[in-house]
Amino acid sequence: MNIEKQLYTAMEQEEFELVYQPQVDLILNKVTGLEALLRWKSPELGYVSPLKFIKVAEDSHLIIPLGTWVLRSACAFLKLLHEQGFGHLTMSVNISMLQLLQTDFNELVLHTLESFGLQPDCLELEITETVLVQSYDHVIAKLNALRARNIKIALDDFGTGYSSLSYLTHLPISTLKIDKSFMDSIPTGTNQATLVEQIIRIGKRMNMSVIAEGVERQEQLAYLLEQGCDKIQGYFFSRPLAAKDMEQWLACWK
Ligand code: G
Ligand code: G
Ligand code: NA
Repeated sequence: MNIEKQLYTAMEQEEFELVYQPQVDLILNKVTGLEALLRWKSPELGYVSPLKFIKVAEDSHLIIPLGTWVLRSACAFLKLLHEQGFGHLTMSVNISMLQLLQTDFNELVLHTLESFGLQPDCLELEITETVLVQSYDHVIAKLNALRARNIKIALDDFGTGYSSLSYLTHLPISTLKIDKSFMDSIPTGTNQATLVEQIIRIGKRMNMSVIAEGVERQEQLAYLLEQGCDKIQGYFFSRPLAAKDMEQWLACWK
């Protein structure tokens, strides 16, 4: 069976799972949100990283039903956490370009929130710049409409690839996520570290929340805090955890 067929079977057999990684506000010293990350547990292939199958899922358009499942599952877990007393938590969900290009994407998002009785501002959609390469105006209109309804938009993997600073003025971005590839340079005073400092400054000046991804060490955390970075996501606080483990982790954290 090729991987495309295997992915369809995986959907039917419910072999997909979400894991969650906390996002910590350093000033408030609180967990403010979680990012939902997709995992495929294949009986034949074992654990398969989304890096391996997202592209295939996009090419075969399986990402549409799969993305809908991700959104619903992440919202269901958020609702559960709100009911357990973690009412302040937000949920970040990765959205593929193909999902965003669906005519009914905005309705799907709003309807999903409504069906769980969740406020729009507790959902953040993570997009990458690849989203912006195609149908630029069309996509911006959609993102603006979502933002107008109070849904947050995060620009993921910022600082890599082709992301241009001018995107920031044209898009309704609420959060900038500094790519984890920058973390190796911290705090060595290299050009990469200088870029991180400037990204933080630009984000703040534009009233965005700035979050650093892939933070593993205390010294990175201290440096980011000193530079005014709001939020941290990374192994330093926790690896992505299965829902049950995340519930326990949250209960233990402060
Ligand atoms: O968690 P991990 O490092 O394995 O994720 C690898 C990549 O897969 C990340 O870049 C992440 O953005 C992407 N990814 C994870 N979950 C999803 C998802 O639900 N949908 C989409 N489109 N991408 C995801
Ligand atoms: O592209 P995106 O930012 O969505 O991907 C996040 C990915 O980074 C996930 O696959 C997650 O498992 C991984 N990740 C999260 N925290 C860390 C970390 O501290 N170090 C490293 N190397 N990877 C991390
Ligand atoms: Na992401």
